[in-house]
Amino acid sequence: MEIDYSLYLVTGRNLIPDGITYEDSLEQALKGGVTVVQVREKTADTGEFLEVARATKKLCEKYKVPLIINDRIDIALAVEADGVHLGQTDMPIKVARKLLPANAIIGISCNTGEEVEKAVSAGADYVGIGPVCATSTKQVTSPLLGPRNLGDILVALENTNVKSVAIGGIKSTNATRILFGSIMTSGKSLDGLAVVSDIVASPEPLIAAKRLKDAVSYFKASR
Ligand code: 3NM
Repeated sequence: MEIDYSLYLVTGRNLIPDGITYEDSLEQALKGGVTVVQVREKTADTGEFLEVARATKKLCEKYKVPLIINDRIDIALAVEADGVHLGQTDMPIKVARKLLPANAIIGISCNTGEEVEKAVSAGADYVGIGPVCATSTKQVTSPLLGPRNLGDILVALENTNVKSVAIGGIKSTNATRILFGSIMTSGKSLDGLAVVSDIVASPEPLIAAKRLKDAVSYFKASR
């Protein structure tokens, strides 16, 4: 499956403003142009995670957008998701590949060029590189990269088919700087931006998603 990584939404149910349901928030984001959805649930129990994953799958099918599950291969299999997103300390990619259907998408979070090189040799389909900017959505201990270091890391993807999204503190106000800034140092471009709070915490997720999508589309059109 050829995936458009332009605007990769990572869910964050705890950040949704009062009065907006999870489904509403997600549907607005999809209408605004989100191209991939990752369900990320760090505190939910298995039953709740499964419920959220099922609800997400319904909307992803409606908008023909791939569904990725964070970390939990069992949940990805149960809801027939398109793939999983792994952290550096989760199940190794090669093991996940054996457990999942042959065409499953596997992505992994990376913070350094070495981690990206390892992900490439382990057979990742995409890497999420971050944190690019400061974020309060996730407790991150790795150094903030900024566009310049991000660009240096992207060099590890040259001559590969592995796709990339940047993550961490990405907003419509800094999206253009991150997209164009990273290409300056490496000549290799990002395939998209991964975002939680700028979309999910917005009272108007459709508009928030559209602003980000427009930034990525402008970047891709001008390359
Ligand atoms: N992963 P926001 S940063 C889920 O650096 C996640 O790997 C990160 O949230 C990484 O868009 C992050 O609200 C949180 O800053 C991103």
